[in-house]
Amino acid sequence: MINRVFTSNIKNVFAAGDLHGNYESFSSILNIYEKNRKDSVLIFLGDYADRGSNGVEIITELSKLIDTREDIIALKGNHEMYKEGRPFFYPCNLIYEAEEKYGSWEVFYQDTVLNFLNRLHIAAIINNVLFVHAGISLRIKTKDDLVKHTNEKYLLWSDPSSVQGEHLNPRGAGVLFGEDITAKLLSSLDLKMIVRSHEPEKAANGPFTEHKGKVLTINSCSLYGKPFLLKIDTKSLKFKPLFLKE
Ligand SMILES: [Mn+2]
Repeated sequence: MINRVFTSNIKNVFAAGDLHGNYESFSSILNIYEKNRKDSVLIFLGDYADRGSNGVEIITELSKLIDTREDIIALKGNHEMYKEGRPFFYPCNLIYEAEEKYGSWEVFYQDTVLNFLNRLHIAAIINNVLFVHAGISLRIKTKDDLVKHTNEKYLLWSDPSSVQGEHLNPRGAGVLFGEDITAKLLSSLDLKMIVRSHEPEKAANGPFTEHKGKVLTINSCSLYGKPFLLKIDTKSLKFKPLFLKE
């Protein structure tokens, strides 16, 4: 299986951050998007299950949407890292949730999760913006580097830091990357901004910018504060949060 990067020239993008089993947010995001979807794309940034109680429903419904709609895409998060049904992250509540609702993790994995995982993109490049679940690293220098399996862990686990350069990430996976690394990669890809999630707590009250406005963190899960859907013009870089109903 090869990692894929979604590309488009559509200007208006709606981006949703970590959901972590929060069905109310998922449903509210779809409602808002359906009302505003003309000439737009909706991108989910990953981490669909675990923590909240409706990962099964979100994955089942989102899987159907990305199978049937060209304007809705889903990126892979670190909570979508499985090999033969075994998770490479913690906690994985989805297994217990599926046992409870389906009677079997193996059946749910084979029937639904596997197809969902195969349909995910590793990143999206739309006009001036790179969309990715977590972050970047020094090892990623070109568009081809984005799809290399050896680089997946950086895209799915890394966090931006106020310290220049690249350092160990206390998560034990991915790296901490400084503004110099952000600037270098954006310039080599001819892009202007990175939109990511992975640290929704940073965006508890709205979009959180760092690295001189070049990295934007978003939150769409009520567990981490006021959830919102980000509306962004990927050409002018103008953005605004559309806060979800409580
Ligand atoms: Mn994450």
